[in-house]
Amino acid sequence: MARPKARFSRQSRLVVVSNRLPVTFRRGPRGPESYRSTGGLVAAFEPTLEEHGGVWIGWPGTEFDSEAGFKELGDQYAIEPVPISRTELKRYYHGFANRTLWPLFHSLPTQTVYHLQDWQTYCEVNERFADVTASLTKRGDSVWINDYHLFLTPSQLRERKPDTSIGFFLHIPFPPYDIFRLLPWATEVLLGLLGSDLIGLHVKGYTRNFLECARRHLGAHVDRRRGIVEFDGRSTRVAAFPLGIDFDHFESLALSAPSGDHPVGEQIVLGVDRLDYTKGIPQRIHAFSRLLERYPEHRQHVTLLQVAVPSRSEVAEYRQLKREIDELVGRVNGRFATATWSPIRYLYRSVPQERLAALYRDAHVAIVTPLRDGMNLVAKEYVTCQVANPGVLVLSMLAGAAETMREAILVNPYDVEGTALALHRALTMPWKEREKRLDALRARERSSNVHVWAKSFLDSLSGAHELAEDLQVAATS
Ligand code: ADQ
Repeated sequence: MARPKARFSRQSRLVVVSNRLPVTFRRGPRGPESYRSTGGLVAAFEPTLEEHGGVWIGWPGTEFDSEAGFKELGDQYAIEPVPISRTELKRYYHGFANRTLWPLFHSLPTQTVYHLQDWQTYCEVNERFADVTASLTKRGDSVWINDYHLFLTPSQLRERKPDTSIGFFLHIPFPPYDIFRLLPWATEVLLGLLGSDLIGLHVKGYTRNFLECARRHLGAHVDRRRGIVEFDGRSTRVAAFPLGIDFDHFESLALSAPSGDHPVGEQIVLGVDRLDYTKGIPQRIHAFSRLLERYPEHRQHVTLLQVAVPSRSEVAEYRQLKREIDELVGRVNGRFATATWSPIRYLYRSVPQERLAALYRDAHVAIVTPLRDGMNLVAKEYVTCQVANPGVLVLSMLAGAAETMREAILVNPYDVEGTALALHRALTMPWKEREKRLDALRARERSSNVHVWAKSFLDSLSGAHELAEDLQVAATS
């Protein structure tokens, strides 16, 4: 008889493991100070942690090296810091995670560096995460490990706690085999991940890549239809769980946030990104410049508002990108600006969420054109905040979000001419068509929100854990 579909049990506690904790600690004038993060992951995990109890394990932020003041922070659930020294941070985080795995997994192999020492420190830090997690995990708990900083932790934890239910979610793309196999430690990464009962990726394309890598690189037995990898007597389920956002939260911010101060009649094309070379900011500026060149009717009327939040400035490639963007903005403004209009307004800073919601709401077009992106939440936040005059989303076909957000205008971000044309189409699109596309986009984001995502991952994890246990019992009996 078919077993009923497993559900995340009421008795299970949740153990969330991620590189960063949902709070950052800094040394203030009166001792350690803490700041709560408001990111997507906090919205995803907090409701479950508060309902079921549990613990969030992670690194508390660069400048904090003492444990004082941690324990009282978790109100409904505990917070457990994993200490990382300055040298380790340099090798594990800025080095292996952000200069090896990040560019390679975004299919940018020429930007990728491979250093043995970085890899060794990455292994040691992953081991520490596994130790801390094992010491806090009780029987019946579900452990949810996040992202490319912790590829080895699932199997390291499995060695310490063989019966634990372990899920892993990757927030960036999983690359095709021909890219993945460039990594000198490709085998170790696959073996690390296969310690999980369930591996979640954003979209189906990445699950196909993972299954292909497991089959070709390890020789694992792969059932593509069911998304199951069998290797070394264990089974792991691999499936797509497209991440959503906290729709109600963003919508209500957009409904209540005060208006900005744009000149009347000005059309805004909005870009919002971390300053990262995967986000395609220079290519986008070239496309905007081409728009003004080819369709001069937009001059004086359309402004590109680019908001870039500083990111990873310890890494040389990011500092170089900052200089490149500064120069490009200067060049385009120098070429097209008049006494009363500048074509590009560029803000290099983080913006509070309420202000961000107003920017999204008031923009006529959002330009979201990464060269590669796991999902991209900015595209989702934009359509959610469109509560007044319907705007148009111009979206890179190389973002995971493009797999579901089909009513956007999809572009190849490397195609400057094509992106300029798409911008022109977006700026001149009739109201009825904008409304129709936006209604469909918003309806999907409303129903596939972050809470649905978390529940569906945890329910699947229960099922995958049962399946893995059944297989092991069968193999040993
Ligand atoms: P990111 O690469 O950070 O995330 P993204 O999904 O776009 O990319 O999320 C960025 C977040 O930062 C958004 O919530 C946005 O509101 C916020 N943000 C951006 N610029 C900001 C600014 N100037 N001020 C304030 N906030 C700003 C990684 C992967 C993505 C994947 C997510 C989640 O690279 O592909 O979608 O994780 O899995």
